[in-house]
Amino acid sequence: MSEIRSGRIAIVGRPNVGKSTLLNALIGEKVSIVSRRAQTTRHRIMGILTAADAQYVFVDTPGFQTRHVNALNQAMNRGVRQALAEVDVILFVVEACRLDDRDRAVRKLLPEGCPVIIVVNKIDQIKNKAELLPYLTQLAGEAEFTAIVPVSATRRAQLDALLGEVRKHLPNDELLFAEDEITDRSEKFLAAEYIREKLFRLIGDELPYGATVEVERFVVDGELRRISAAIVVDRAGHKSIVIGKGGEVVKRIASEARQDMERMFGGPVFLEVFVKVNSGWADDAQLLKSLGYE
Ligand SMILES: Nc1nc2c(ncn2[C@@H]2O[C@H](COP(=O)(O)OP(=O)(O)OP(=O)(O)O)[C@@H](O)[C@H]2O)c(=O)[nH]1
Ligand SMILES: [Mg+2]
Repeated sequence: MSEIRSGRIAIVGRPNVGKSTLLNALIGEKVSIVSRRAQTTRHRIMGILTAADAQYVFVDTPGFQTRHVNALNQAMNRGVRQALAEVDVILFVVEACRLDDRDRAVRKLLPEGCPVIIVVNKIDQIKNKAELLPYLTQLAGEAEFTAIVPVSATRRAQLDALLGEVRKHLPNDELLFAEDEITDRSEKFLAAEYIREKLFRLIGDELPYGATVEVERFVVDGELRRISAAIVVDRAGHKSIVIGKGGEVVKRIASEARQDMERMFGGPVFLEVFVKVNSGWADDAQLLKSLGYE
């Protein structure tokens, strides 16, 4: 067996390029939520993969925001910058055959002296593979990079090649975390995130700015976890969308989120979900802090 190596790896990029999908595919568990909507990830989330010869400590980050400025977005961007300052390797994720000013804004954040691997994700969407070559050449011309690795996170294609490239740059020779640890986040945090994922997936298009989730009660009762959570929306009109006719939308959110929780926590979950209105939460620095945004 070759010697063990370990290190921290940031996953950064503009919104919606597939950073969280990539993290989950690498780890093999849902530690970070995924949706079609940009701005799904709001916190830094660690996902740990311990293989025979390496321990990879990945840090998923929110998509870097260049458009709207509010307290939430500023907190998210701070999270990206902090992650970049604390890691040994950077995965700069872009979408195959697309490169715009939002990608370039991320590139400008990359610190000097830290290896940067460009991950070209979603290659499954490129029908004509010949298009990929000029794109890779264009990327290589944009800046100095350690390596460029095309992958498909959803098809789990080329992930071993990516891990092999990352391993070369891991600096430590001992484990940073216990072998069975997969994330730094609590079950309570994951519970809130799974609910938010279903909300984004089921009605993300109808909630213009978004919504957040607060777990109000998390009790472990033998094998059973009893969880009560509130979905917090900005406006009364959004509350009725989340509830749906006869409560069908919120019921579906709760039922799908519960299934994710049971899979992740390895036991039964009793879940209650409420909806409440708290206008302006995304602009309220104090409230953001109480909801866990740094
Ligand atoms: N076709 C295809 N779609 C992908 C791939 N990876 C991710 N996606 C899709 O891209 C969308 C965004 O994925 P996320 O993982 O949430 O993207 P993200 O970069 O974490 O987004 P933010 O957290 O909002 O910045 C989802 O609909 C994914 O299913 C891929 O390899 N191929
Ligand atoms: Mg994400």
